[in-house]
Amino acid sequence: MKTIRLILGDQLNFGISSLSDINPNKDLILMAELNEEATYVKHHKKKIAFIFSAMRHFAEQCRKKGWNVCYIKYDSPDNKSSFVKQIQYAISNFSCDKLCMTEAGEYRLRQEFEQLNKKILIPFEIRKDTRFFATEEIFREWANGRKQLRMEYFYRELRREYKILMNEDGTPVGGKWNYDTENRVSPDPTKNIPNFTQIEPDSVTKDVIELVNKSFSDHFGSLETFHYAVTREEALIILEKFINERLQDFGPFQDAMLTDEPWMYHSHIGLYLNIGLLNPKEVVSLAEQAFFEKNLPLNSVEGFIRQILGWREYVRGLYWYKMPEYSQMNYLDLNRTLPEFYWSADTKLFCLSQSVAQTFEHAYAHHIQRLMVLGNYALLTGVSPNELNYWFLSVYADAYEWVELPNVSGMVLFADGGILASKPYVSGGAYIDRMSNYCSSCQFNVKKRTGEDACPFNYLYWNFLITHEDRFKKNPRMSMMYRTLSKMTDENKKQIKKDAQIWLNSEC
Ligand code: FAD
Ligand code: DLZ
Repeated sequence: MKTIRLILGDQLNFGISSLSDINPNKDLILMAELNEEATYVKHHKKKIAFIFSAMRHFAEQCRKKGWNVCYIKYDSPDNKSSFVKQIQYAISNFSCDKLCMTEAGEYRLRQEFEQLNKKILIPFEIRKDTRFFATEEIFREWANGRKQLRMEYFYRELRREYKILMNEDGTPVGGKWNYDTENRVSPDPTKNIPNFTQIEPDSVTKDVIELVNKSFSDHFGSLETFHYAVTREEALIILEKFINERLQDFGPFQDAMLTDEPWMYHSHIGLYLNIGLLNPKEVVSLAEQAFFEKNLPLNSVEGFIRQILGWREYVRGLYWYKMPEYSQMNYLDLNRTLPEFYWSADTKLFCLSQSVAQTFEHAYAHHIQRLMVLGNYALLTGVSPNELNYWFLSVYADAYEWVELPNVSGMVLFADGGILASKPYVSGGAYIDRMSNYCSSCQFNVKKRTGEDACPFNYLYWNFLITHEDRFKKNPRMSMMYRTLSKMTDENKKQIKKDAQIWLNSEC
């Protein structure tokens, strides 16, 4: 039997289930650079270049193994633009008896492949994606019947099951499950941040950059520099350097932001994990090993492992548990359009212009920039879930709907009404000031609550609490905020609402 094995651009791993029983003499690997995938949202140029180059390198590695590969480049006359058409073309041009793939990571594509399965005349086997710690079924079993679906408890289950940072007696190493209280240290501008690990583009990547600049010139983002890994070997170098140089400081400075320092002590591996160049299990295992063998601080190692074993697994489980309804949720009825400066970085707010400019340059911003700067501002100004999801899905090199949507709709916009988060992640300027040095370069005064020169995050924050008082006043985690609000005079509140309205009318 000759089988076509379809490999998607985020399945670049030899352990992928669709390749487990490949017959090198007969089977054909099918990969294609597709317009539909590059434009279903208009992805950042760097993201497209990253994926196309990684796909070309993976195809070459398959060929080196002696496997038959049909690789359709973007400008090939055989390119049919979408998966469905490309598969139909392959079936009619290469005599084959079966189609096999690993399930797609996004709902939209799973639907398309299921529809196709009903139409095509050869057997079509869609296999489970085994690259995660938890299957979708495990999440469903854990979630069913629970009143609350908090990440922390799912994470603890996985820690127990996989015996990660656990003592023999079933207690967590160090005695606590979570060391977050130690992980909110303000940035230290005098401390040396290790250099970002740059991989020089080879001729394959250079060709792709030229192609992307030509074919996707109207997409957001810069391709003037390109230093991402595009093979597993290169991604492993980045991972190793993170473990050796940055992991020790990951915990305390996890939330910290500094002007012109996009990389801080983060790992920059999300994009590799999400396309299969790195495997989450190996990453967690190496981090745990570094704790035991190199004596790295537990708050840093646990904090890092929690991002991958906890958040990453949890959001994927939640996505498949709640789709397709999750993408339609809008608990706070937010309906404003996204401000233009999310595309241009042209804003007087320094924290936002820094975060957008870095996103434009690198297709990267770290978690707190995404959550507490870009996300927080969008929530405080009432940007609709559809608008914000489009932006986050298109601008980051690591963005796929299964991980982007729960973060944006759940964590940032509280659009799911509190399934993911127990309260909205909102803050005024004081939080950004504490965790960054941005405010000292900003024209607004972060210490002022109202007035023309007051930091807009301040009056927008209080305005948010006033606007949604009925919804959140009784939330125990917000009682302190509402106690402070209740001490304000009517005059103060009137001024807050007025300043917020002026800002929303003029700047949003
Ligand atoms: P590090 O900070 O070094 O963390 C290590 C790894 O942990 C990441 O690579 C990632 O795999 C995982 N991780 C950390 N936080 C999360 C999280 N909240 N959800 C899932 N995984 C997490 N992550 C994506 O992979 N794709 C996205 O499209 C995406 N969109 C986001 C949108 C918003 C609004 C927010 C607040 C977060 C989003 N995240 C997303 C999560 C997180 O911001 C990124 O994973 C992280 O910034 C990637 O950089 P890093 O590799 O340096 O991560
Ligand atoms: C993101 C992406 C892009 C930009 N281009 C391609 C492509 O040309 N060919 C391909 O096979 N995959 C691509 N991808 C990744 C897919 O969009 C991804 O497989 C789905 O979003 C499912 O997660």
